[in-house]
Amino acid sequence: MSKKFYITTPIYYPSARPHLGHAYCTTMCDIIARGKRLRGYETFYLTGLDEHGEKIQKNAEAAGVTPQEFVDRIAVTFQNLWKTLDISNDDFIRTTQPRHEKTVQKIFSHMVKNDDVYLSSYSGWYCVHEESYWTETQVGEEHVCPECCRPVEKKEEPAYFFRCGKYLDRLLDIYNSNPKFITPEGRKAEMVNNFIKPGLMDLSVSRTTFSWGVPILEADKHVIYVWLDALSNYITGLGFWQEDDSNFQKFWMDPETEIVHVIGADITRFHTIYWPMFLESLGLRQPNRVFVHGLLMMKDGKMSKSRGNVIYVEDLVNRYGVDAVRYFMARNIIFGLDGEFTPESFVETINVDLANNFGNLLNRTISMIEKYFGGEIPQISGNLNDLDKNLHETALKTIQSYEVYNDDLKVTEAYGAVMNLVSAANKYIQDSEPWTLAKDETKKDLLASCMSHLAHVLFLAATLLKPILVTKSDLAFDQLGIPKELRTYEAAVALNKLGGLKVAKGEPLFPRLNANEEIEYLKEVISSPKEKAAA
Ligand code: ME8
Repeated sequence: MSKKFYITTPIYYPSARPHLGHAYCTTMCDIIARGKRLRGYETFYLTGLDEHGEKIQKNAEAAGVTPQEFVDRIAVTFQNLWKTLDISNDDFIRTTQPRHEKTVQKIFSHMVKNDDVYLSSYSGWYCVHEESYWTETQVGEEHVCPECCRPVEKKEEPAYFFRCGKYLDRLLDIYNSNPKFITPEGRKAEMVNNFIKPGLMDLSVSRTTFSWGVPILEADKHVIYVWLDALSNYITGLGFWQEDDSNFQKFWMDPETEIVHVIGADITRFHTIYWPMFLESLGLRQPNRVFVHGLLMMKDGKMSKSRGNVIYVEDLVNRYGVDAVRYFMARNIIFGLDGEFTPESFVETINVDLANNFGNLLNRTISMIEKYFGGEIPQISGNLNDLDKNLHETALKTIQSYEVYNDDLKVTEAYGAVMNLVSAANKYIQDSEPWTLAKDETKKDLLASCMSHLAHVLFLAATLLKPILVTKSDLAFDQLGIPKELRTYEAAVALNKLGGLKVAKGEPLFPRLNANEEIEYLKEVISSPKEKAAA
């Protein structure tokens, strides 16, 4: 039986056109999902939109359209963006879909029957933007939201509450029995110290002050609180309590399936405190991990429309191609930490890693195989010298680290290991001096071994990089003359399959950029985006 893997992004609010920050999380999950599929895991990748709530209702009113028209329009911009970035999600859940709404109503009814929720009334400081209530202490004297610093409003309304106390011990058990449940680890201490130790209050799970939400069947005028509605997407998207629940059985109920939620730090509390409790109430298993990624920042802080420092993915992809953009996200922002987009670092990454290192290795190797062997990759000969053996050893170690890092969601490190192998192969060319070996007929075997080693390392590197380089890896395979049926992980890690294949030189994979020109271009699109959104 194949190993199974389920990965999710947060479902985003379709309140405005998505920017590079939203694209970051979706792209990282895509790279992880593609990496697992490459290695033979049966994988389900879910993303989508969180379409209810007061913020959406207010934005729609301001735009003079119904909330449904409003979200329909923005949903198209998200879906187009995922196509632009070649995102391989298996489904796209929208919380206004009947499959989701009907199931969320059943979930709520179950909680009522199970005495996990009760009707009472709520008063507190409410932030419309974060869709969250805060206490007097949390909003401070300025009465601003501790998360987004916007002004909060005092509100009182009848509401259902979820009995958090009932599941608190179980939550602590989950934390203790699975040290990787919240990663990176520092995030767990934050949750315990900031929210659990001060005393966890019951969570209000319904609203009556606006209507754009899933109606509660048990009480008039109540809609389900947007977070209970939203979090449920992770199971409704798999068919939970629906007619066809085969994906739910396979990707949630099977204890062998590894389940990973990837989120930004801003929503850790909801995913690591309330979501596990909701799952306990439903009698369902827990995810294996909630992985908290960092923010993609600009030089002057968090990317935001009001600061005028937003960069849109379309402007980058149209000019540099999808692979370069995906590569920048994976390698320049350590997955799990905050990172910065600067025009300088973007251009440098493409030039140093992709053009000079990977692209150049391919170019040099194909040219030499053409020059010395009439374009045919020589068979590996038995005659290995120390340089060959070292490169082979490095390739084997790279495969090992790639698997370990990927399994531990260390995406930046996994692909760093591959780029180190590529650097080692470039150095191997310098040290082996194939141009000198070619001058001596008695060294023909060594020259053949050198070309064969380079071709195999390139095959391996292009294969391991494929989850990021969704278009260029195939171009590298084309140049190496690798037939489609051989483009598999198993063939690449075997490191001995290419003898006799015919290479064919093509265009450079990543032409070197003129740094000054491109930095100017990027500065300009940050202040005035070129690609206008459809919505
Ligand atoms: O919170 N850098 O939706 P949201 C990196 N609907 N990631 C960023 C980012 C940035 N600058 N800006 C946004 C919601 N993100 C809820 C979630 S889940 C059941 C409901 C990413 O549209 C990051 O992953 O505000 C963050 O957690 C998410 O977008 C928030 O998206």
